[in-house]
Amino acid sequence: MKTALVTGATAGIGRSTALLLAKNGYRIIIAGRRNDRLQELKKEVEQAHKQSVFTLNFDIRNREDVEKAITRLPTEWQTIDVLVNNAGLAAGLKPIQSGLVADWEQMIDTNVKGLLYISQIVINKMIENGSGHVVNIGSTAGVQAYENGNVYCATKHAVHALSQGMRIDLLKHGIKVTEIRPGLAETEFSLVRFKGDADSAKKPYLGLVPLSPDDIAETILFAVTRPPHVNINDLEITPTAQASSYYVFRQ
Ligand code: NDP
Ligand code: 8X3
Repeated sequence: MKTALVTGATAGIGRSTALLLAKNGYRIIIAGRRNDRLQELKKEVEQAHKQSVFTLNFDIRNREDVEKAITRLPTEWQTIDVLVNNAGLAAGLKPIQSGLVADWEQMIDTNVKGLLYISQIVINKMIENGSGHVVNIGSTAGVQAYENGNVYCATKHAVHALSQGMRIDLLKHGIKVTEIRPGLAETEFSLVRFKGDADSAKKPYLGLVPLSPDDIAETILFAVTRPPHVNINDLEITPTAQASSYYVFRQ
């Protein structure tokens, strides 16, 4: 039985992915800061899918905590076959000249540095085991910057570059690397970006049918269930009404 570690499993894409992987026979390790949600999800998965779940409660920006959590996993959870690097956020939507430094740091520390911290530790385990698959959640914002998106877009551009770099460096180790780049998906993403302002959070999804977190989870499941000789490198998925970061058709 394979084991998948999903970061940011307390909401949105990560939660859907954890549920779908469990439904499809994976043992799951779920990570996030909100422990109450991790415990609820653990209960839900154990009841619905009779699947083992291990919870890791840490802030991915804290390298020491990440390292402790992974290195102290019980022996039976030490072999991680799939790492879904999903934890991330946008904080604010402001022109570069008026962005808040605290927002910039939170995005860079979470989306780039946090992803690096956990990846290095888990990848070293995968190299020891001789196999593994890293799935990085990038974004359409990782190939096209948009107005006021500056630093968030920069972090997702970094995820795009890191995915390519990981793929190259891990070739000789037989470890798969996939980047999934979603467009507009309705999760808690916008509520977090607009710091709890529900009206502003609804705006990006008005007049179109956005992606659901399940749409992305299904894409992740597809990528991780390809045969050993097949690697999905880079997959962009948007609502039908969205062609790119700039072209969105709203009714
Ligand atoms: P949600 O806000 O619904 O979920 C974000 C998850 O990230 C939560 O589980 C949250 O857990 C976790 N997270 C955030 N900060 C930290 C932290 N410091 N330490 C640990 N975990 C953290 O958003 P989405 O599901 O939409 O976002 C998931 C990923 O998808 C992100 O990387 C986002 O950039 C990307 N994405 C989203 C798109 C969208 O339109 N929704 C489109 C393209 C990409 P907790 O708060 O409990 O720690
Ligand atoms: C999330 C998609 O367009 O809101 O990465 O930045 S977008």
